Amino acid sequence: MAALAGETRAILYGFWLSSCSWRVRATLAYKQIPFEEKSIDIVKQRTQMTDEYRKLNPSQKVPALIIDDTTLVESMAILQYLEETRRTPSLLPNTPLLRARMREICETIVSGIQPLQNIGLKPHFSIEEQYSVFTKYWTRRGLQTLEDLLQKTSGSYCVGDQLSMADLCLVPQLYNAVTRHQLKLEEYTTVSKLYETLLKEKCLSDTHPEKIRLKKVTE
Ligand SMILES: N[C@@H](CCC(=O)N[C@@H](CS)C(=O)NCC(=O)O)C(=O)O
Repeated sequence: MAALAGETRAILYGFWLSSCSWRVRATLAYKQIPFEEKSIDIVKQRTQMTDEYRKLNPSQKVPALIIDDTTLVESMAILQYLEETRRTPSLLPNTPLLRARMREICETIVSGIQPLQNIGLKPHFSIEEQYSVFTKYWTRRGLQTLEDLLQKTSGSYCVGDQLSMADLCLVPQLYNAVTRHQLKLEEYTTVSKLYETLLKEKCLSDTHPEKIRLKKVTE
């Protein structure tokens, strides 16, 4: 994505497979904010644990975003900041009730699923199988919650017929469930239908982890 004259590119510190990084990457793409991504390998090299990275993000997780001469951490704080500073195109539904519905879906994902399957938990299980059982349990439970919520709220997107933050949280978490946790989505009919259509949404397909991985390999 090219920077406009006089505009400083934002820098996203992320990891290709990280769902939290994909939320931010997709938001930057949707709002057409020029950025470059620097890879922090949270799996093999565990670069997030270095003192240098800790100066950027005290939680030693991805993402971190340098933008507007400051550094932001926590993906949902970043999404909100980008929404408040670059209002169009908007990622918020247009009534308080619909925004609350959107946040119910976001919270289910960002608090109820993502932290309970985070790769950072893995070293804290003495048997790898236990990590897998634990993460699958919480992911499945979250998927069922999403199915119940989305049956009531969705149209062509998570909340009605307008793309919102909920969609940009949903797709990365589902990709993660299908790939890392090898879960099948078919039994969650609303969830799986949305996943199929949302994957074609430009801001999500342009920022898909596989594209980021391939870009990294060819660089
Ligand atoms: N609440 C944080 C969660 C960040 C997070 O857990 N990031 C994961 C990747 S999606 C990570 O960096 N994991 C590595 C670790 O915990 O060591 C956010 O939304 O930014």
